[in-house]
Amino acid sequence: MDARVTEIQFVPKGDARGQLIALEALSEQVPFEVKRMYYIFDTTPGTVRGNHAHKNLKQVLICVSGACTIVSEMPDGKVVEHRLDWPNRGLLIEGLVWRQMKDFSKDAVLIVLASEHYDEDDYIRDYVRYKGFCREFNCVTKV
Ligand code: T46
Repeated sequence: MDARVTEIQFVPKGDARGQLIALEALSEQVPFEVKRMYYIFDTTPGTVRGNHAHKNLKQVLICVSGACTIVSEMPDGKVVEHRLDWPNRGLLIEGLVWRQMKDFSKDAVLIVLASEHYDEDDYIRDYVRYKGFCREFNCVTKV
């Protein structure tokens, strides 16, 4: 249940026609088998999504249009913010990270690649329970 948030720079295959980014499962950029993909769009102005952690899920987040900010709280309490504002930037989130997504631009489309099928039992949606989990399992913040 260690936790890590890693910014990933994707290398576009650009030519005179424009840019193309290809992501493959079990690669350096996506170090897991992708079992699910979902996307968030048409977000209500000012909304804050997330406010939960996952017990086992690994995810790569990419804002393929517009921009949004991902706020990650690590088990040691450290908080890091990443502004995803270009399709060649991704964020790999692993382990017990309490996350929020906020400051969505009107045109934001946030795509998420996930390592597991949807499972509500994998969510920790209560912050006090999250802190308890971090203590109980002695979670380590990896850098
Ligand atoms: C995460 C952040 C980045 C499903 O039925 N299947 C799915 O695969 C997902 C992701 C959600 N849902 C349902 C569950 C809720 O009834 O869609 C509804 C909205 O989900 P939620 O409130 O969890 O959405 P966010 O934006 O707060 O969080 C989502 C992911 O759920 C979460 O895993 O890490 O995006």
